[in-house]
Amino acid sequence: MAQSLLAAAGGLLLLFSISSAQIRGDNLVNSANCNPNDGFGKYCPTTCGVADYLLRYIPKVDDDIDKMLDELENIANLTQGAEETVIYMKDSTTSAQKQSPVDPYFRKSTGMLDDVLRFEKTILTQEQQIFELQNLISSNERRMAELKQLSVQLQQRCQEPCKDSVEIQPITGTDCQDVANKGATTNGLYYIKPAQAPEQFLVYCEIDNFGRGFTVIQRRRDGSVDFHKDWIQYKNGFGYLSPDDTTEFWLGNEKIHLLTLGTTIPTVLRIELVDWDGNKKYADYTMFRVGPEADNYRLTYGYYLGGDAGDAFDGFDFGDDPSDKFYTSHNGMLFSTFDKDNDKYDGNCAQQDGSGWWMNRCHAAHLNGKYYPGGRYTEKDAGEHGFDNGIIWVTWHNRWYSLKETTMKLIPLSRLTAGGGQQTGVKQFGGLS
Ligand SMILES: [Ca+2]
Repeated sequence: MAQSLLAAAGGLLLLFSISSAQIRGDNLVNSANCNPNDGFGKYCPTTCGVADYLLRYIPKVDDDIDKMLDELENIANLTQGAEETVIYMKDSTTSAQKQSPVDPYFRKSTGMLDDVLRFEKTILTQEQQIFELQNLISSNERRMAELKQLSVQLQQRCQEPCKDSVEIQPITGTDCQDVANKGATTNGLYYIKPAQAPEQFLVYCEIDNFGRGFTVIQRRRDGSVDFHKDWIQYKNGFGYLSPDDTTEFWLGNEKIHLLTLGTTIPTVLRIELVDWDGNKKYADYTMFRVGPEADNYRLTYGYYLGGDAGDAFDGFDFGDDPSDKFYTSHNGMLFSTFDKDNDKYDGNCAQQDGSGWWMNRCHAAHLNGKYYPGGRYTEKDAGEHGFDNGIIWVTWHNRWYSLKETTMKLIPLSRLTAGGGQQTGVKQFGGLS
């Protein structure tokens, strides 16, 4: 039907073309001026051309019109049929609605409709589930991509040779002098194992140009480490060792004991101090020893070897009482912490002064004291007890002046004078002997 309709449309177009030509042409009556060569389509159509065309094509046009009429009749018939069908369908629906639900076809169609609705519902639910699953897959894919990236980064890092963030020197020995004797020339962290030590431990070694190796046992620099610690912490050590000597620490009473135990060559304790004006002073004590824990890490030394900081370990006469010097000397004192009072005082020196130290009653030297930026402090600054609890070396600065930096380090006596550097000399014989 579509093809015949197109054909009919083509015929109509043809008719319109002709009618259009007619309007534009001259008077049809004036046919005498016809030029037989004045063909339609070649020039703008003249009356003659149109007449000629009509004469020539009328039979064909007639034929086309007949065909179109046939087509129109056909279409009209079809429309009629369609209308009838629509009416029939409407009637059927109405009658079906009117019919009782018992009608088997109605029931069947209703059942089918229900099924269709149910299926639709199921499809919608499943679509929702599919949508959710797709979201889950996308998020999982994203996470997998992230993990892949992470794994690539880790692989790259793993391809690089592992390096400890802290550089530890390879040479080992019984102490830092032994390490230096074996060729170590740089300051830094070394593992050492004194003769009696059950296992090696890490220390900071200060090795100078003369091949002297100092084993550092205490360092104060900036107050970054709190020295108010208990017995166990002082026993094991605390703070931080650093390869560039920038951190504060207490090496530990047990290690200090092992470093000074049973050596045939006397060990020198060198104390180096810096005040808040940048002045540096030192004090040396030879035959320095720290006893075992059973003896509460007792401090002993043979004598004050020298130094420009003075002999604060020997006690100090503060002018309060004639017994001041006696009760503030340190040689032979036991180590005390706030939780282990081994001092010569009715109260608890370590608790009052917030430190661990070889307390007497209480001290003239106090290098594990509280850190006071700027140095000068008062009874009020000292807190509830109000005692002198700063970093004190009273033969240099008075007890209300807290030092800026301290170092306590060990070296065999035989090596102390091996090079230049600070002058040492026996200025005073003191102590227990
Ligand atoms: Ca006491």
